[in-house]
Amino acid sequence: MYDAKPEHKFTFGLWTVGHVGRDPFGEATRHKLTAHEIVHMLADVGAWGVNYHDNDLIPIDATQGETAQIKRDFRKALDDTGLVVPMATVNLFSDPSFRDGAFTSNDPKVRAYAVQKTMNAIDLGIEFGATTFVFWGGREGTETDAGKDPITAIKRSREAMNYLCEYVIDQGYDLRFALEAKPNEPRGDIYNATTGNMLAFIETLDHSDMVGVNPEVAHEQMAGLNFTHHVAQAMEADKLFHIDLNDQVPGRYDQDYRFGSVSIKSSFFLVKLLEDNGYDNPRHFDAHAYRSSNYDDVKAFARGCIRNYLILKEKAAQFNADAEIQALLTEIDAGNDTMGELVGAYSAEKAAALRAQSFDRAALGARGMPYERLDQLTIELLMGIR
Ligand code: GCO
Ligand code: MN
Ligand code: MN
Repeated sequence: MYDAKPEHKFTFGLWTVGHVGRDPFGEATRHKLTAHEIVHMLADVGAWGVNYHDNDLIPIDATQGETAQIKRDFRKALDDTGLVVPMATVNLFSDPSFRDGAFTSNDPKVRAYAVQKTMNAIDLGIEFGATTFVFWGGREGTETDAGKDPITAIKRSREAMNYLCEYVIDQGYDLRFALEAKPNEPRGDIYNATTGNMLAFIETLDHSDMVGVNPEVAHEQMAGLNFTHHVAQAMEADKLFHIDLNDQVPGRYDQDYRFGSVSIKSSFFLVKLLEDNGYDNPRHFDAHAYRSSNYDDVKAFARGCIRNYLILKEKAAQFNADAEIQALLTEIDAGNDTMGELVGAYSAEKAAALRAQSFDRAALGARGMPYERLDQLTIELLMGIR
């Protein structure tokens, strides 16, 4: 029960189960695993794939010889386990050169270096089979708006994305970009703070067709927003290329908790949205275990992410098959297709007919809406008594 299958496309980043527990107040609590060890751990817990930042795999200062050896080891681990690499990304946030951003830095040399580093990271992703490349602009922001112009920042971001799209096309790579929004942390404020901002930004790009989003649960929840609504907007626009699953108490620091471990109800609606609408891109867990965990517990964390997703998927199927719940939904939806002659696609005739229509406001205001009953049934289903 609740075992991962390849069709679930569960993935983890090297940086997730490989997280050593370092935080702003304390040093590492776990030793660093090699990429080879992480791949084997992920295979043990049933993951389908593994993702990486360029420098998770190859340290930023690795020699050519070291790089070649790391790639050989990594390739062997993939071959031995059958894990795939569906997504790769670039670290444009750790090195001090990026302390004021990468594509939006005020320093033109930093901007150029960021584009160069990304081209190399794209090549490294392609080498292991990635078909999605994620951009998370963690340092693309400010602590004070006195020093950076936010309009210039948008233009610089666009210029970089257009350049990199052209690079991918020029190389003939089969690769799509997925942009990941976050409101703050590590910067005081990060540009394009929500998935909605990203969706609007994408439409202004030269090759918007090859660019979508990679929303993350924690990033919308940190800001107190409804993540499921943001994901729905991306899905409706055919832009949900990838998703970062984890959990988060609203209003806190970036907690990256095990998926489904905090917000059971909203995680349920998220999984239901994805499953009901045939989401078929990777289900990536961008989370890490508690700092107190040892590596046995890290494995328990990874298994927990997968199990919680699959349990919620089962609950979504149960919701869809529950006669009482479905009867309430039918009642709520009743009459939904009866106004087509007045509204829907506009025509002058419809507008005239609509103007002539009279509405019984009292009846509209009095119609039953059994949302309390429906929600209680949902809660009881989630609490396991239905
Ligand atoms: C974070 C982000 C990152 C990105 C990763 C992929 O809050 O640190 O979620 O984990 O997802 O850099 O680009
Ligand atoms: Mn995050
Ligand atoms: Mn993320």
